[in-house]
Amino acid sequence: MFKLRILLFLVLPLAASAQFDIKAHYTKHEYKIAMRDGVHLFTAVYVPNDASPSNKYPFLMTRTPYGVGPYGEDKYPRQLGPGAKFAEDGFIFVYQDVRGRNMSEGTFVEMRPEPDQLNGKEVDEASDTYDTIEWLLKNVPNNNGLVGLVGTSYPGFYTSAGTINAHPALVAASPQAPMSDIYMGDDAYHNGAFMLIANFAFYMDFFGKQNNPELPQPRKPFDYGTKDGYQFYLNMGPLVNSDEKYFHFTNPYWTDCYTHTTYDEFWRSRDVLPHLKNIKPAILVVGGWFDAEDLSGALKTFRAIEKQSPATSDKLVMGPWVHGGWNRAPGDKLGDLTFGSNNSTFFQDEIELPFFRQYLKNAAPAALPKAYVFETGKNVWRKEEQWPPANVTTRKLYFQAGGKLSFAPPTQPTGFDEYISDPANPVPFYSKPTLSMAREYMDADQRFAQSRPDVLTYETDPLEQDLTVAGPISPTLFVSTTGTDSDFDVKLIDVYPENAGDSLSGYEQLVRGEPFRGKFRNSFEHPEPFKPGEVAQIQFAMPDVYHCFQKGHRIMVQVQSSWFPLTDRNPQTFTDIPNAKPADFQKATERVYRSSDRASFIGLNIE
Ligand code: PG9
Repeated sequence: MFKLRILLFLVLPLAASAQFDIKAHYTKHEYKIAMRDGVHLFTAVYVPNDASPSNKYPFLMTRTPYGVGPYGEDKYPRQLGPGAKFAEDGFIFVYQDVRGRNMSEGTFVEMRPEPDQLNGKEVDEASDTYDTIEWLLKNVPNNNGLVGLVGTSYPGFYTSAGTINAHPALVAASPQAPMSDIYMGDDAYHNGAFMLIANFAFYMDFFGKQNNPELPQPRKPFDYGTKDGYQFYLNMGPLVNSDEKYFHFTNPYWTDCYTHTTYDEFWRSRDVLPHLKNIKPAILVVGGWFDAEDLSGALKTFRAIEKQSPATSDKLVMGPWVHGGWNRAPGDKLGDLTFGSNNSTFFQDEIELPFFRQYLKNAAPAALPKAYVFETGKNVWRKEEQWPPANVTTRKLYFQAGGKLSFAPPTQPTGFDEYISDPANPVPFYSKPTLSMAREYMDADQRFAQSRPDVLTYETDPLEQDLTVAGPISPTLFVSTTGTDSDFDVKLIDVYPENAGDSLSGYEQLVRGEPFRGKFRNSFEHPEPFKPGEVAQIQFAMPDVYHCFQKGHRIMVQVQSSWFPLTDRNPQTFTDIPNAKPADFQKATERVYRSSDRASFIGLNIE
C-alpha cells in the first residue's frame, strides 16, 4: 500500500508519458542530506542530462511521508514532476523522505507543529526544507538558483510548511489539497465528528518504522472479513475496540487520532494556518470540490495567506476533482456525473506548468486570475478576481412546514419536525456496501436517504431561473433532543427534474454535506451536553461550493443524526465517545424547529 500511495501522489502519470523516456533524459542521484541538527534526510534527485553551465535548470521539490520510490540510483519512475509535461520541459526533480519516514533519519511527528521562530539547532519542516534547499544549491551542479515546491495532501502540508521563513531561493510553491488543520475539517474530524472509515483504512496502512532508516515495508492488507463496511464498523462497536480487536495499540498515530476528541493542544499545535504569514514565494493553492479529505485545507490555506500575508502573490484553483484527482485521473466524471472535458490535463498544462515556468524559468507570466474555479452544474471554468466572487449576496433558505424550503421566513409561531435516531441503525453515507470511503459519495444520489424515517427532507419548488451558489454554506439549526448529545448532519442537494428524460431524472445530487457533533455547539475545546428537550442553536459553515442549480431543478436540504461509517456514531448520551459502553448508545428523538422565532435555515452566497 505504501507503493500505492507513492503512485497516487508522485509517479502515476495521468496520460502515460511513455513517449518521454525518463531514463534516457535524466540521471538519478540519491543523497543523505544533513540537517542543522545532524539528522540526514534521504533525497532522490533527477538531473536533466543536458544540464550544463550554459543550460541550467531550477529545482522542483516534493517532500513526503509516503516514500520516494523507486529506491536505487538505477531505478526510475514513470513520471517526474506533478504533470505529464514537466519532465520534458526540464527541471531538477527532488523527492525527499521527510524526517523519520522511510530512508530518512530522525523522528517523525504527525503534522509536526511549526513554531514561528526556532532557536539554535531546533528543527521543524520549514527548517528541513530550508536546509535541503541550501544543500541542493551548493551541491547539485548546473542549477539556476531557483526552487519550487509542490505536493498533494500530506505532501501539501509539507509544501505549506516549507513556505514559512522560506529560503530566498524558494520562489514558487503549490500546496495542493494541503492538510492544514486536521481536526477542523480536514482528515481527522469535521465539526467534532470523527471521520471513521477514511482514518481506519489510512492508519491500517500508515505505521511507524521498525528500523530507522528503512525501506517502505509492504504491509499485509487488513482483512475486514466482509465487503460491507457498514456492518464491519457496526460490529466493531465503540472506537476503543478498534485498538482492542485490530490495532492492538501498535499504531500510536491511530490511537492519538481517535482519542483526541476535542480541539485540544495536540490538534491546535498542529494547525499550520496561523503560521502562514509573510510568505515570500508565489503560491498556487489547488483543491477539488469533491475532495472528501482535504477540501477544507485548500480553501483555508488560500484564505489564511490572503488575510495574513496580503503581499504574497496567491492564487486559488478549484476544480471538479476528488482528493488529488488532478494528478491522476482525467477529472471528467465522478460517480454518475460528468464534468465535460479532461479538466486535469487542462489544469496541468494550462495552469500548473505555466505557473512554475513563470517563477522558476522566467517564462512569460502565466496570466492566472486570483481564483480559477470550476462551476459545477454548468461545468465551466470561471476566472474570478476574488473568492468568493465580489457579486454574491447572502440569502437564507428557510425550513418550512410540509418539507418545503423557501427564501421567505416562516410565519407560524410554532412548528418542528422530528425523527428517532437509533445508533443501532445509523443512516448510511453511501447506498452501496463499501469498505473504503467511496469518494463518489461526494456527489452521489441521496434518494436512498430521503426514503428513511430518520432523515428530514426540505425542498424548494422548481427554480424559475438558474441559481448559482458561490462560497461557504452556513446552516443555522434550532434543535432539541431527548438525549444529551446528538449529531446534526446537513446535506445540500441538487434535485434534477423528474422529466429530465435521462438516467439523471429525479437524481438528488449531493452538493455539499457536513456533520456537526452537537456537544461542540458552543466550543470545540469544551463540549457541553444538551438538556433533554431544551431547544439549542447550532451554527456552522460547510466548505465552499461553486454550483449552479439549473432552472427546473430544486434545492433540497436533508438533516439526519448519523452518517455511517463516514463518521463514528454518536451514542446520543454525553460521554467520552471512543470509550462509550454499549449501554451509552441510546435512541433519541431529535427535533428541528421551523417557527418564526426558531427559524432554521441554510445561509447561501448567491451570485
Ligand atoms: N489526506 C490523507 C490523510 C492523511 C492523514 C490521515 C488520513 C488521510 C493523505 O495524505 O492521504
